[in-house]
Amino acid sequence: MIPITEYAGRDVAVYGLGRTGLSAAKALKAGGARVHAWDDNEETRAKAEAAGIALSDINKRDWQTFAALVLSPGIPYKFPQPHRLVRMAEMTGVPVIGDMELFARAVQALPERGRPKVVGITGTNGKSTTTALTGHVLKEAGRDVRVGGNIGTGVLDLAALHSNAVYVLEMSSYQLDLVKSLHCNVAVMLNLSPDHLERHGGMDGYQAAKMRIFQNQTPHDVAVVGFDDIYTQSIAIGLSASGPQRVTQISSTYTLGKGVSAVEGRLYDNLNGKAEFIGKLEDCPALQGRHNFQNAAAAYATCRALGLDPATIMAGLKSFPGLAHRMENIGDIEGVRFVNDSKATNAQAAEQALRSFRNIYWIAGGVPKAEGIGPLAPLFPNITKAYLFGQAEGAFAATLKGKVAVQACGTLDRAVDQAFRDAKASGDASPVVLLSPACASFDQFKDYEHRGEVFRSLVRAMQPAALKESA
Ligand code: UMA
Repeated sequence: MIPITEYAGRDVAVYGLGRTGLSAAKALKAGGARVHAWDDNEETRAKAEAAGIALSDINKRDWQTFAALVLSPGIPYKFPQPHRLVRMAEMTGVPVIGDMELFARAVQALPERGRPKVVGITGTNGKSTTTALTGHVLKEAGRDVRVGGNIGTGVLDLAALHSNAVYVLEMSSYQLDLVKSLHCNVAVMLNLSPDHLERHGGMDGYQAAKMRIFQNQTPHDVAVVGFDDIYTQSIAIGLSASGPQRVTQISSTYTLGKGVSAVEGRLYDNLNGKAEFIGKLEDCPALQGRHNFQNAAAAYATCRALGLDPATIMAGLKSFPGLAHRMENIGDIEGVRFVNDSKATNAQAAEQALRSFRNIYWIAGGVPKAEGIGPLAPLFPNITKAYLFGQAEGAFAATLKGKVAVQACGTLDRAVDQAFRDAKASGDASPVVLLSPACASFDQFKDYEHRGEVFRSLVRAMQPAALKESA
């Protein structure tokens, strides 16, 4: 845990007691603050109490006494409208911050030479893989590395600050919206496309939140920026023209005159304007597909910025085991393969899995994103049948009408059951039951991880004796 001493002896409200709130409450308490912790969910409150956090109904407190409100990222900050308690904080002049801000301030409070290195990783897609991959490469190289943030472990739950440590942190737009003091020694922006627009009041707000990853960088720092979409291209050019930091461009589409390229999986280091071939990503089993080439290029550029040599990085890329919920091979039952891609919360993320297989029995649905699944139309021929569930059922069925056979299933368990029956009976060569929802999970699940875990359990419970689990 990283104790937060900034608020010692003062009252701090912590709202939301999921992973973020719970770790923030513990860290603040350990640092001597008087914590007023609250969650609207009774079960979550009970868990927090069991974890030693005293509850205090902040709806009924005098807000003038609070030095800060620590808000969980899932609670609306500005859009669609500020949560009632955010408005209350603003009316009483109480600063609203998140756990990343508490972390950033704790780092800044250390003398400069005692500070750990901070790597922030964001983007619309691929940030969890890149975070895990970067952490893996650094660990294999013998570095003291701590991996957390949006990837699952609240940043304040990570091991205490140490000058030799490297914190590799996945940062969502929700988390970045709540930081001011963040200073990343290496800040990575992989790619950008419209996502979470309702939470940021549109694309400009979403991009502005993401751009906070670069704030406070200095000429000693590095920005690693994708060059594969129009949004990040203009960010890369803008930062190169007027940002204080050094900019490393990365691409899986273009061979760059300067930067790191991984076109068709051939990794080139051209950081100094002299291209050096590093290796073939086809030798890295968990890094297949163009999206993973981008992730690998970003991890490579980040690790180079932290002083690792090319051969050490390539060895780490090769031994990366991959990420749960991201094209995760669960196993086979009677020749039907099951793949868990629950992390695909939008069409662009789902595209990668739909491109990778044929004879797909596609399970999709949840809370749809603004773009729906229209952009996936070129990949519909890979889908034998779609099994829809959740709020997106009607809209997705309308898009697929006349192109792909559809079954409305309502819930994930019915979808899995039906998809398996059909795939088994199909006689197709290597049929794949693929959960790649192209939706947020919040209508039926706590988050995408919960959705993926339920899918995994459903598959494992179906015919346990017949399941050949993937190594
Ligand atoms: N709550 C209230 N009142 C409300 C709304 C919510 O009390 O009006 C409470 C809920 O009962 C719940 C808590 O607030 O107990 C929810 O907190 P949260 O949604 O912020 O979830 P955490 O458990 O703190 O997890 C968060 C991230 N979740 C979100 O951003 C939605 C996790 O990312 C992250 O791993 C974790 O912090 C640690 O940093 C998940 C995610 O889905 C994986 N992220 C989104 C994404 O990747 O697309 C952004």
